[in-house]
Amino acid sequence: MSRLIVVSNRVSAPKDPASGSAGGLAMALSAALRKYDGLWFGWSGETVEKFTGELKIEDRAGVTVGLVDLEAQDVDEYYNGYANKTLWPLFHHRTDLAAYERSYGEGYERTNARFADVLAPLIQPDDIIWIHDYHMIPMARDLRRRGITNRIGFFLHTPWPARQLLVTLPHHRRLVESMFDFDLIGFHTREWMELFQRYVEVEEKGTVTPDGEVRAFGRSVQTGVFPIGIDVDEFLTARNSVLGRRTYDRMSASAAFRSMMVGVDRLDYSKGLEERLSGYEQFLRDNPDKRGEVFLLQVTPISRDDVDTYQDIRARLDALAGRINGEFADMDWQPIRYLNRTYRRDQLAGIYRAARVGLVTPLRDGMNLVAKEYVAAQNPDDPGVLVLSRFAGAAEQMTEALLVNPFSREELSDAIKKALDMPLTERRRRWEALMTVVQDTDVSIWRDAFVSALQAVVRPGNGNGHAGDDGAATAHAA
Ligand code: ADQ
Repeated sequence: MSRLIVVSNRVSAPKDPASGSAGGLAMALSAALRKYDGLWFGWSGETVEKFTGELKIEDRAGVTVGLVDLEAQDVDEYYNGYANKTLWPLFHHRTDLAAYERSYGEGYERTNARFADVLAPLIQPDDIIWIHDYHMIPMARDLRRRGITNRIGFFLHTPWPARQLLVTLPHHRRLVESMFDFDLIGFHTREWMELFQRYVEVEEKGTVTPDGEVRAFGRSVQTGVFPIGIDVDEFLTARNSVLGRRTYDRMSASAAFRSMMVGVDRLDYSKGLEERLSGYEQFLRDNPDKRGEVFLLQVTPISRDDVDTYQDIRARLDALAGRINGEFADMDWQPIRYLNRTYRRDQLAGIYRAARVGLVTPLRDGMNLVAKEYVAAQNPDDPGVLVLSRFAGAAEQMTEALLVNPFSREELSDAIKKALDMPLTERRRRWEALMTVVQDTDVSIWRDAFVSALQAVVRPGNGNGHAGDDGAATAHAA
């Protein structure tokens, strides 16, 4: 059996899987790496004065990881710069926040090439390589330049942007062309995949076959839809654990017969946090009788605090939560409990289960796993209601949630009211349909579908050494 090499900016294989902090993705990829005897390669998170390319190999609970340190300038231009100040906002349709600095693009190319320099000598002829996310889009091209002919797949965890916005990126053509060195490109949803295909058709006069093979630049690449999910068994175990149950009891006692709504999101402008708080404020205005009967627990760990935009949104959210609490709170009731901290997964499961409503209202999101975690944590006999943004990738599958437009505070206010008033029979019916989706998109299904599709791709004539392989290109649901 061939080895699997996973490549991502940060390597999240847990040192101690029992610590309860690793997410489903980290666990699922770790399990695959154990099975395929593979390697997880990426940045160590450390900086050094001068890049040496020295590889640190570690064993993390049976998973071999390969880590490389970067120079401060790389971190600044590649990670904080091009990845998080250029591509992230652009892919989330925030061209107003996207910085188009030439040095960022150069740093991105340089750092990807450095990663390729270190990784290429480790690759053996039968290995298959799976590269993750927008930090590493040119990696296949850089590996091909170093003579690597193995199968290389790419999965994008974010949305793909509309063509009209992507063309605001200087050198967008170069970026897209580099993607034709992959054998397979996976997206969470049909919508993101079709936006990619549309760019190629319109900008490059390329073609797309019915099974998702995209041809342009004199080459071709297979595209497919692979909706990510959570590790359902792991999450149910966390929910039923001692700490999971204790957290549920603690939250229920602290709610003191009030209906709790929960939001759990990294502090990021794509998550629609300000819009959510404004929608909740509207709800409190529209429904004075509900004041004192409901509260919102918003759990929001700080992220990317080195980037100015993130410091700005943090300050705005602090102010907004403070203002709403100041205006509406009573001596024994506060409408928003706003926490900037992380919780263990068993604690999160207990928190979700205690919440009558899950508010997942990003303005744009590749998938959104919180929506699936919230559903998995519910009590089947008395489940809560998921309010989900129609702009989350998850909305393509979770159609029995209350789908909302998060840009409209009135619509959010109405959805909150509807969720709180929903009768038990309807809650049960919707939850059962949603839980089926969560189970059908378990993270292990996602992982295995991607790896099988990558193994099956045939790219005759691309000079990648696959000509003559048998088996059709069978990207899942392309
Ligand atoms: P994210 O943008 O990070 O991921 P999401 O899918 O919601 O978004 O995953 C967040 C994860 O972090 C969840 O597992 C959640 O439980 C956890 N988390 C959030 N707040 C937490 C807290 N306070 N304490 C503990 N854990 C917390 C990117 C894309 C998404 C895509 C995923 C996976 O932006 O669209 O779904 O990758 O592909």
